[in-house]
Amino acid sequence: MNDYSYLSVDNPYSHLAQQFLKALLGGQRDTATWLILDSVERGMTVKEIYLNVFQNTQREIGRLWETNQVTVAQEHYCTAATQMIMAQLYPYIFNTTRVGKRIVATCVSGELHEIGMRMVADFFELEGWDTYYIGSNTPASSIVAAIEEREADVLGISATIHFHVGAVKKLIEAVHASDAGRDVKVLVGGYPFITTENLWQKVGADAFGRDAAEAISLANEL
Ligand code: B12
Repeated sequence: MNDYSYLSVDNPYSHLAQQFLKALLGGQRDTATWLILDSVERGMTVKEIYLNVFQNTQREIGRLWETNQVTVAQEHYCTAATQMIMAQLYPYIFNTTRVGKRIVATCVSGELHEIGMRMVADFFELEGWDTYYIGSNTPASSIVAAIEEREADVLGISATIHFHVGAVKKLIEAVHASDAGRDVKVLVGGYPFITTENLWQKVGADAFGRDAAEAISLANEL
């Protein structure tokens, strides 16, 4: 497995990530679950697992899929198992001291890639924010309603597919045109914003985070 591009970097967690991916590609989600829960028991933090194991293995699965080395079924299996294992880490996530700030976290309409936004939301939860994670493919009107109901300070929007960037811009316009969303700070992230410099400014966002760790420091500054 040493030739895996996302997992062969000089990272102290590469071995764990390789074992995790090997278990999932072998159809052994029980082994994959044990690897993660055992690492947490040994002191690895949820943030370390998210960024060094789950994020890297998901990106590696994407590379393998793109190069015809895994099937769509294998990708779906790995993604579903990773989400199942993330849920098992929630006792460690939902027990931090509250800081009195609220974020609504969503994917833009049409967007099905939801793990990135979920990770970001979980990082906020770990930092004591009250999070309202909506997930994939949410229409703008529902997002505006959620901002009002949750009295959100920040709205996080995720887009992975370039084609969805226009919908991000429209969503931000709709949010700022609403009574509840006029003063909400908007944080965006995802593949198009990583690969195209200053795209976040063009869609009218207040900030862009490259990953979940950067998202936290930015939101605290907003
Ligand atoms: C799993 C997966 C899917 C699943 C998603 C299921 C789910 N429940 O999420 C399914 C099967 C649905 C899917 C579908 C498609 N996919 Co897909 N998919 C992936 C894969 C393998 C993993 C995605 C993932 O979980 N990444 C891990 C997360 C943690 O990383 P992340 O999203 O980048 O998030 C981090 C940062 O970006 C940032 N961030 C993200 N959002 C936000 C938001 C805010 C506010 C902030 C601050 C930060 C932030 O922080 C996150 C955490 O650190 C990727 C490979 C890859 N490189 O990511 C391809 C990939 C994204 N998919 C791709 C493609 C092409 C597609 C399809 C078009 C395929 C098709 N022909 O149907 C469809 C499009 C569906 C749609 N309408 O959205 C391409 C996209 C290329 C591009 N951008 O142009 C990729 C890169 C695969 C590849 N190598 O080609 N996919």
